[in-house]
Amino acid sequence: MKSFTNVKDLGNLNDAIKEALEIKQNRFAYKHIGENKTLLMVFFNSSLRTRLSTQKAGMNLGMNTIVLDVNQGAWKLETERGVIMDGDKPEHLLEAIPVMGCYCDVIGVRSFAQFESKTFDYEETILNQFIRYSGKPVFSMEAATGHPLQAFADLITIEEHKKSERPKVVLTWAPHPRALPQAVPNSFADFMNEANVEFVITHPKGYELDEKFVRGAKVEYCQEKAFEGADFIYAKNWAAYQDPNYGKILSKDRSWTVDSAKMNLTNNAYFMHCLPVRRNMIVSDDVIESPQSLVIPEAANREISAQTVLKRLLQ
Ligand code: AN0
Ligand code: CP
Repeated sequence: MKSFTNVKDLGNLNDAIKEALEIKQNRFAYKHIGENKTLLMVFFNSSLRTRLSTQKAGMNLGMNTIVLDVNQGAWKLETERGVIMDGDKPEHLLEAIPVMGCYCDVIGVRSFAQFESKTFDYEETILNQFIRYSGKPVFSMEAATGHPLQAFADLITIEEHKKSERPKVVLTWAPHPRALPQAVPNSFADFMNEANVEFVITHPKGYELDEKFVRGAKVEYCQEKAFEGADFIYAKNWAAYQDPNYGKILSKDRSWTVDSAKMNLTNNAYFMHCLPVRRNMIVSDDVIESPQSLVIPEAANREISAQTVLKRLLQ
């Protein structure tokens, strides 16, 4: 594997899940393959889980890690080519990236959608520049349009908890006070469309995601109807994708918050969220604290998805 940005990079998904579950059973079995190798994690945005779980995954493989928080101590980086650099950014990404590549063997990049230009975001301009100019294997730690390490961890979690061969999995939009990227729902859809699940997406009108990720999955605009018979409820907020509202908040309707009344419509479903989550906006206290809540196992599986990907990038 040369880079990891979407589900296709994993090849056969059942094999990838099997490999991940094996790694989980014995996470130090490959502690020599990363010896004398350096993992560089570059963050343009904040993180708790990705930072800790990916570093831990690298350590399990014997790697050394360097973390760069671009906005805390590094030079401010210009990202667009052709700009006359007479503003507040002393360095261009086009020099910074090959320099970063000199000091490491694998690079993880976190760079959220900026919601200034849909083209800039959806062309994955920043991530693709790392892939093109670093000379090293690159993986997404949530880029503008995807968060594949999260979706892979979520799929592993579903595999571990499913009670039927082909469970019903519902991705539901939920309200949030600030505009959030579509990366998490995009990647979740990307993975669910390849997994052996009945996949349904529910959101208010206007929140339709990019068809590249939805790929004809069922969209049900009535949340209650979508929840009927569900085995897994995956909640997430995202800002609008469709023009002319790209990056805008169209609704903060708290009737979409996941609460126990809605969970009672399901087949005793598990509740999932990638975290960080705003309680009583996305999900009620009682649902996230219930025995059906998988938010902590999902976060724990981030170590496993990252280790599987790092192992493959090293091999
Ligand atoms: C980010 C998002 O929604 O994409 C990161 C989630 C893993 N969330 C926030 O910025 C709150
Ligand atoms: N789920 C996730 O990626 O969390 P962080 O933003 O804290 O890394």
